[in-house]
Amino acid sequence: MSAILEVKTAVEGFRLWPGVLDASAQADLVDAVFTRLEAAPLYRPQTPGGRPFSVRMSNFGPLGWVSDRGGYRYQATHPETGRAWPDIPPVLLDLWEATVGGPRRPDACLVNLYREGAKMGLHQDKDEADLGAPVLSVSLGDAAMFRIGAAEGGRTTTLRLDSGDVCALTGPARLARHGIDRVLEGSSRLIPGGGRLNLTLRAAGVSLR
Ligand code: MD3
Ligand code: FE
Repeated sequence: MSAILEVKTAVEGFRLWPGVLDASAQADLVDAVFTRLEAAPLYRPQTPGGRPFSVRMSNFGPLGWVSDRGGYRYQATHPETGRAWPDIPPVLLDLWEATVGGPRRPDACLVNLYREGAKMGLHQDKDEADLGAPVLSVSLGDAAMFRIGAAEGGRTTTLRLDSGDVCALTGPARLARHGIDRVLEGSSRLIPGGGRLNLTLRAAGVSLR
């Protein structure tokens, strides 16, 4: 891992560390992710309204975020295999300590895979028990145009997230509206089969360390 270089952005509480993971750290992390995806295959969730997501998902850790006709929630098992989610890659827990740290430890890592025009509409993340705990996001593979704006609405800011970038959502940014407008397909060769992987670490449940 290279030295951590933080860049403040216009959104209060949104912290970005561009290029924190070097090429070899990115490749190692992709290996760790794909190994775990053999036990917890990517699947395409449905919205509570019954529309399929364009993004494919899985999770690591004690809890995983799922969506289906029953709504959005965190649960301990994969919705298709019924098995517990694999463990969170230890390097991600180290990254959490080195960036956001604090009293909470992440107990959920959502895996998003963007291929073939997949995107994610503007939304807020509020299914976690403690909305004061930060979220940490790691981008791998193809670059993406990320959009973020205040919780209350109003104007949004677009920025590019590249492979190896890490961002944290803390304080007022924790409830920010955000989404992925588009992925710059073919901008990276990191991911087997192509595309963009995003890993988000969250403190989803109620346990303190
Ligand atoms: C701002 N993921 O998984 S990462 C998500 O690239 C999600 O897959 C996007 O939005 C992705 O919920 C964006 C950056 C990110 C992640 C979590 C946030 C931004 C956030 C939580 C609160 C506010
Ligand atoms: Fe989100």
